[in-house]
Amino acid sequence: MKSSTFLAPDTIRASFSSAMSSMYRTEVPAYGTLLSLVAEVNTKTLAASPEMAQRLEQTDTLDRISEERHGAIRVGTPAELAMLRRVFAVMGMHPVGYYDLTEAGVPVHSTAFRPVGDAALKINPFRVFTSLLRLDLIEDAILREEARMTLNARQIFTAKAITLVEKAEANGGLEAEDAASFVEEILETFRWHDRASVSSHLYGRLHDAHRLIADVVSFKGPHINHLTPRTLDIDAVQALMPANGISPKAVIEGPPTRECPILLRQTSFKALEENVSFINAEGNWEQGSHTARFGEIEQRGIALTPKGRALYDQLLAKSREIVRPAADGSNASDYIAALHEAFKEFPDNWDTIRSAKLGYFRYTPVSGTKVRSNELEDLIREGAVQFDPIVYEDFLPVSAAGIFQSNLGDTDVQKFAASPSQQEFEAHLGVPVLDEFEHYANLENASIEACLQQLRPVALAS
Ligand code: OOG
Ligand code: NI
Repeated sequence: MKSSTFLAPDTIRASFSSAMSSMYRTEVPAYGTLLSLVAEVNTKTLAASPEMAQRLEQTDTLDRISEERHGAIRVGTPAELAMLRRVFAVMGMHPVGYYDLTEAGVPVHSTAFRPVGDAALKINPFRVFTSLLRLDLIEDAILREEARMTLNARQIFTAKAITLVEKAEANGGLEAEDAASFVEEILETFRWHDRASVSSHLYGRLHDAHRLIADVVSFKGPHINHLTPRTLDIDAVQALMPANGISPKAVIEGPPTRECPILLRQTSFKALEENVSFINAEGNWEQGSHTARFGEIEQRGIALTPKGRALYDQLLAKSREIVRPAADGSNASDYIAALHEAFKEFPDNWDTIRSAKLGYFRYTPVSGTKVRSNELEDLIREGAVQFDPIVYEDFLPVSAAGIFQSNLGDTDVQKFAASPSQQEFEAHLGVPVLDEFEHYANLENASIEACLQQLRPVALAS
């Protein structure tokens, strides 16, 4: 049968992820340094903690750790977003969650394209945080129109990429050869362009409206602006960065260091100022610069329930009320202390996190134990069922905003009218986004069901 020769979307995603990583390593060498540091620290962390290694092995995530990363891009028009949705679908990546960045003074809204479901995540968890520029938030009507026209005149996908997406959709997949050229063609969309498609004058005006607007509008395509490997010890990597010639942000974003990691913690190096050229009135190229690309690392923890997330939000807000982290890092240690203090209210052992229903867990039967009940809590008490935290695979609105801000300079905090635009975003996208809480709850429930199914006959027989 023909369909059996199609490459699995997971396989195409894995090769795309690896192609993106090599391209970015070449484009931004500091990212390569970051990758080696992360690999070194992950190896050490696993060697020092056989228990962690064993749990990761058991939950089948050990192999993926060093392969794991996310990236971020920003597009300019609904049509670009809609096409990206189709591109990512070929690689088994679907929009999860809605992030309204206007709340943080950044004129975009976003989703994360990522694999959904355990099997796909295990093969390759590559995700791409994808933002759509809110042109409607440019106040100056003339500038808004110029931006719109500039964006409408560009085509961010190669003709071959579009043909291959259509082919994949029509046939239900891509064969190996097509899949390989698909990856190559899609890579073109995310490549860096050092020649702007606007004059330096227009660039300046866009930049004055918001530097992110300039970043999205001024170039031929939505260059990948960072890639982020996953580390098992973010504090260790952060500490090693300066000695390796990378200067990290002063504080790690997100929750403080804890025994039981929650959601995610991220840190990055500042975006690089890079040479680009602009075409001037005489039609000649003139030198200028643009700041957009950086490198980031993250440590992932447990996915929180709405209750856990509310507590997280509350405690983060509380620590920021005590000390607002200054962008120059001058009050970093005060902020870290305030964060620790505030988060004392968040339980820091898995049993309590579970019984307080703050996080999602995956339940698995323990083979060889005698089973006397078919109630989950009894089974756990008897040692017949064990539980592991479900890893948070998404992003944080506040964290995302922090990353945007910290990499774009300190002067940029602006107010944009926040409006609930999820429906509009989904209309542009062409599909609704998946609700991440619902998704984690389903994973947890499915694991409970599977345990009970598997243990029930034993319970009855004994
Ligand atoms: C995306 C920022 C979001 C993260 O890790 O929170 C993000 C961007 O700067 O375009 O990647
Ligand atoms: Ni990121």
